[in-house]
Amino acid sequence: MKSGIVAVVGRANAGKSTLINVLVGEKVAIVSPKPQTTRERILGVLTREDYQIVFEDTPGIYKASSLLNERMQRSTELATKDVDLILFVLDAHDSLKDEDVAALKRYATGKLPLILALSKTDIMPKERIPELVKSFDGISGITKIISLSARRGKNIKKLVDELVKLLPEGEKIYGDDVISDRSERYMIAEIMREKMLLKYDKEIPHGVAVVINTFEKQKNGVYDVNLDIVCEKQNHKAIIIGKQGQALKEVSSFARQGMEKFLGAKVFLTVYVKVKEDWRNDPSRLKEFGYGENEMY
Ligand SMILES: Nc1nc2c(ncn2[C@@H]2O[C@H](COP(=O)(O)OP(=O)(O)O)[C@@H](O)[C@H]2O)c(=O)[nH]1
Ligand SMILES: [Mg+2]
Repeated sequence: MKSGIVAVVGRANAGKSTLINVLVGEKVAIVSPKPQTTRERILGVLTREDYQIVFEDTPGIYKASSLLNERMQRSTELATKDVDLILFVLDAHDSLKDEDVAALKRYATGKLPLILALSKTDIMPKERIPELVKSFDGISGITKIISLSARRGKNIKKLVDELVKLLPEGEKIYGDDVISDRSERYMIAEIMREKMLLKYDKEIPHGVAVVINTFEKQKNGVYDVNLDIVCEKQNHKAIIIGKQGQALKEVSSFARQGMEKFLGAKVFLTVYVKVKEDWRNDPSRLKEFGYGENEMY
């Protein structure tokens, strides 16, 4: 039996969460085209007869501009401690930046095996891949480079085979039926946040926390979900709600559908919008919303 922990790192928006969802075969982390979608470490577990791979999703690497961001950064750093392998995800369709190479070098120390996944190959010309691969020639700590597309499922099997090969012999860390360390309740809040990221622009979705007040399965099988969307400013609240409540109605309906798909059951969703000024820099608010110092990793 092979088993171990794989830290999935790389720049925000590289496609880390999408890749983990595809590897695990279920939605364990939300995804959006905006950076900073993932706020904390989340585990996704892939178990087969002869191996178990525990993927650690991380917020990624970028500059901190609030206390929440600082904690997200710390969460990424801590996630790479005590792991068996580093999976560095790089958006191959984007131009290669110096900071990506610098980050890659920091992880490619030779202490742990490191796989470099060149992601999103479905939206770039294939001819560019060998040239991109060549640009990593000088970095010695890279064990293997695999180009893939999570969206198209391309080279996913190849990646899993390589991971299994590199992981140590060992027993399972989690039970056979565990796919994530997060609860359904947590994922429901995350799905609300995901739809906010898709619906609203600029700072608004980054300044949102979702607080679940009620999450209950009723006798008739319908889930009763009551939640607060907490935003940072009064004018953000007005934008979130929109003219005659239209924007909030749309995002709530979109979120309800996502929750129903995730739970496989009908959802009765009630949403309130609240303002907590500058909560991203307030330690007690951060704790209240699940981003406490010891909760994110
Ligand atoms: N075309 C394409 N888009 C992808 C792929 N993987 C991720 N994306 C998109 O890239 C964006 C960022 O993905 P996400 O998984 O949230 O990135 P993360 O910040 O690294 O976790 C989302 O809009 C995804 O839909 C892929 O294989 N192909
Ligand atoms: Mg992510």
